[in-house]
Amino acid sequence: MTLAPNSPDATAQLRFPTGFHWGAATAAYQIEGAVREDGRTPSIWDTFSHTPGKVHAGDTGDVATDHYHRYPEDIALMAELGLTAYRFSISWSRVQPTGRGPAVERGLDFYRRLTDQLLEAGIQPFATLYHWDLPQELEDRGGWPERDTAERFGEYAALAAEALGDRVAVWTTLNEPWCSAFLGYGSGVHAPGRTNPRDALRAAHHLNLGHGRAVAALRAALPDSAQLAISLNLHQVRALSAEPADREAARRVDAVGNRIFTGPLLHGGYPDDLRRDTAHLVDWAELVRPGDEQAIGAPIDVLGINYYTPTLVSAPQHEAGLSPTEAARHDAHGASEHSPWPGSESVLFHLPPGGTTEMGWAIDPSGLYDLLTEAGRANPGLALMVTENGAAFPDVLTAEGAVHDPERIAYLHSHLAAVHRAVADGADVRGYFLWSLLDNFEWAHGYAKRFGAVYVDYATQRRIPKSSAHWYARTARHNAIDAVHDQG
Ligand code: IFM
Repeated sequence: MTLAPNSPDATAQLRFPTGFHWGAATAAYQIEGAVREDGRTPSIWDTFSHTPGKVHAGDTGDVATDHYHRYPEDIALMAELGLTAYRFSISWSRVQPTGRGPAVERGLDFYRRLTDQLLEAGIQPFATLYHWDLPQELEDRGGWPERDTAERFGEYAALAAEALGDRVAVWTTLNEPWCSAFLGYGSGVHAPGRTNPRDALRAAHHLNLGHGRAVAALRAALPDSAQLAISLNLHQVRALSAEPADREAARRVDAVGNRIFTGPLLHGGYPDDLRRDTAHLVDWAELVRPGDEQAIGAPIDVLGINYYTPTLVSAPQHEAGLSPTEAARHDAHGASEHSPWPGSESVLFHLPPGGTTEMGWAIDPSGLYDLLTEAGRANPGLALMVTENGAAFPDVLTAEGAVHDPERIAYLHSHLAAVHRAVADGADVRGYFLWSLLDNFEWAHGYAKRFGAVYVDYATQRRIPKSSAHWYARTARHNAIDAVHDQG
């Protein structure tokens, strides 16, 4: 490759701050399998995936990547990759099968063994309490639209903290509550598959409240040591033009996509414009009780940001866009006749220009730079981490038993360069977690989409590090990437 004049030196390195966490992330239902072992009961994802027509090819997480049994091998892989941190989630229904009452020790023992072995391998355990797998029994009692679920979540957080508090470096309460609320109860493409905008908004509030209850429980159990976080899939919302109507569309999507969480979590309460946009759907005065916003706003230590692609929107008059239900129909999360954007039903969604991943998501690292620098400016003093970033591509296992994935390496390189630029411009980013360690159960897509740095041959459960895994291992070891990515 020839360097243009003034372009960065091909041999130069972009170095990350000392102590930067190089991690990979996974989630319990996507990798563990062993769904009926050691007292675990069904979660909403067991029910949903076993419902005909909900998941591609009828795939389920029954076996997944069998991580429940193969975790020692997976930790050895993490060590080979030079990871300094591993972000996993705890299955609520393994720990507290009915969503209430005492913990099941056999369920907790799995996470004790996992975290002990991670620590022995020099890898810091980052535990997420909720990555979408609500115990089915709690859904049967009303699920996240019911306030009691938030109280139950606080109780579960206390049990987890008591059992694992001496081993976990950072606790994340919720992963991507937007997906839980709006894909789970709005468009219905995720479990539990309900399609009611009022339920979706109520779920969002009770997820926020559950976070607040969990923060209180973790601080009470671990007063001196708890490092607490939440991971949000913040939408980098962009208006198609600077026209006021397009900017108004972006404001609406930003309100129900981002500020419905960041408002009460970080800025004192729900924004007035969100309440106005959705007043016809939910009674906010009845939903949000005195003291709720204070509980949700209890200080945290880290804001986790999950980023894949920006969100480009316009007012309805643009012909080329897709309405929220059309967008949902085309959305890579799965097909639905129902909008996951309450209060923004008239907004049109557009595919941003440029290449896409196999999910149909536009590749645009500037969205990550913008999110990190904006989050840094809006929340001075709060550490940031990229708790998920990565891409699905159609990987092929060659006859020689290798997987070459140059597109994934290019994706990771460009997004890490964006993180580096954000750090240079003042964002306090402390770590990066690749999504995902392993190919796994990609929700409504089943096993059809592969996000892993490590390929999984599902027939044999053999793990094969892709070329991106080797590239990421070098990156983690050097704490740096090349300034220029040589695609060759
Ligand atoms: O696989 C998911 C993960 O569970 C949550 N964030 C997005 C990933 C890719 O879709």
